[in-house]
Amino acid sequence: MFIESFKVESPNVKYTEDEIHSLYNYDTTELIHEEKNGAYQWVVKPKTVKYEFKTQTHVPKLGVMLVGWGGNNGSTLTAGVIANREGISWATKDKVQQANYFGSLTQASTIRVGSFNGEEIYAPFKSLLPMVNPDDIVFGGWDISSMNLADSMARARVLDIDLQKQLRPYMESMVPLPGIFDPDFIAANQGSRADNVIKGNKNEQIQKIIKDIREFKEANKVDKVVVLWTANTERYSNVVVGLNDTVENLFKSIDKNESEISPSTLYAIACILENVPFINGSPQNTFVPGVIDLAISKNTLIGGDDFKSGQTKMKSVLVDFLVGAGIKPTSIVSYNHLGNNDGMNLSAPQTFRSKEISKSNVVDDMVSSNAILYEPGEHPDHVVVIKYVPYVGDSKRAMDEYTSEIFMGGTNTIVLHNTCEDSLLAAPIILDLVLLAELSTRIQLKAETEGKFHSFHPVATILSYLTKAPLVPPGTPVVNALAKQRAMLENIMRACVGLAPENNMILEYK
Ligand code: NAI
Ligand code: DG6
Repeated sequence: MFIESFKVESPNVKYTEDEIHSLYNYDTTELIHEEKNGAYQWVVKPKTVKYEFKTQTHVPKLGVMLVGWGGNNGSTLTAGVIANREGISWATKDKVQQANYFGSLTQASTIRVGSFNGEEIYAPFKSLLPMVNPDDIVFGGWDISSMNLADSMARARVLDIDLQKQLRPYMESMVPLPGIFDPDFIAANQGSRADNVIKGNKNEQIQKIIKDIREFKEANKVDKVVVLWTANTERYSNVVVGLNDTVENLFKSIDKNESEISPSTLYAIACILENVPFINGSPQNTFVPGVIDLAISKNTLIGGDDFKSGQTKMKSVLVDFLVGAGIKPTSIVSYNHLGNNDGMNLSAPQTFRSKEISKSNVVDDMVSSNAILYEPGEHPDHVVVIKYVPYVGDSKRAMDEYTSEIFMGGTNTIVLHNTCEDSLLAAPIILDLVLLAELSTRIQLKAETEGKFHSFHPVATILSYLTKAPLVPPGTPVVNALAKQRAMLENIMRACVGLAPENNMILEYK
């Protein structure tokens, strides 16, 4: 059964005019490695820590500024939100299609609330906490191509033509602001697009981005802005002591106009200085150590890296299932070909390398979780291939072969073939990223041992479900398994309204 909304009634939860306050018992486990009579043993102690959560309930008017606004993802997302807002429907060869938010965790998935008369009750994921309605988002952003969003949508060749015709009047007047362009960081084949670039040195470029954010905020009367990079994949920047390893060195390098400071890093710095959340949807190492330290010192949310849309999402489900079932994946081979501008940019070895890294590290936590299957340091062979095939456009083909060792030396091979418009997978993920980033800036928490409330760590692990290579605070574990990532997000949101984590025990019926 489905319910639209609910209110929690509990002595541990208080709804005031402008916040939800919850007292929460966090049940966890402490491990101790201790010596007893000359031998070491592990002792495991269940432990409960009392937490308090405060969530501001006033939902702001949100502005979202996309870097790479005129790209396939940027134009598809903008078009999709307008279509939903305006209630647009269009004729396809099969039926009359209504706009929807399918593929968005926040807008189109549900959570289990409990049981009622022997039936499971589900509610929208977004009903857990007050969130921005995507229809109300004001979009803006930058692109090194000056094309307006209606023409960008046509260039992307993603949406049905009848829908494009209806959207054109809304999108013609949307023109991206000039972007920071450095041909050294993206493929040479992107040069012909770059007719809309910010002039000046790196300091001036940062200042221009700050000015753009302020003017956008003022012109659109939005309360908050979130910036998200959905521009071309850049090559990795070199991380060098003295160049970008600390905040001080980073700013010195910018003063010297050092060529190794990438455009994405400059946008990130501008946002952090403005206390505007910045999310990286591409694989490159925008967040060099100096940027992470800057975000921590300014307490500005940063999140990334690289949207987890299709092939990798499947991988972080399938390998988790295999390893969790005691089956040993020994070889994972992932091919994909696509024909959009992203594919063209990734045809250069340096930008491909960034993608190869983020696509390759996604099974590490699952492999290292099972020392019955894997020797220390052992890892499945894992190969990632991407080819540019213009004819298929945005309709990416992904082919995967998983080979595993099973019972008594047997071999099991699973082959997947996935065909999908890449941008239709990415757009709802972008939406979730900005909505959840905004929400997480309204949550404060405090453990019983802490004197005062604080926000989440500025490196936003809460967004991990949506990214291939989750950025985590230095020294903390990376979780790639999709089910764990979803559970983490859902259970934290449940804690904010005093609900127990979803443990799937259903003891009521045992
Ligand atoms: P796209 O190539 O269509 O769009 C990128 C846009 O960024 C272009 O319009 C380009 O002119 C602009 N651009 C490049 N450098 C810029 C800069 N420095 N400042 C401002 N604008 C700049 O690519 P698409 O398909 O929209 O993908 C965007 C990014 O998202 C790519 O890096 C891709 O790898 C990443 N991504 C996409 C996924 C998907 O499923 N579509 C999934 C995971 C990541
Ligand atoms: C080719 O791999 C293009 C890429 O931008 C991917 O489409 C994108 O990273 C999505 O990757 P995945 O593995 O989540 O489908």
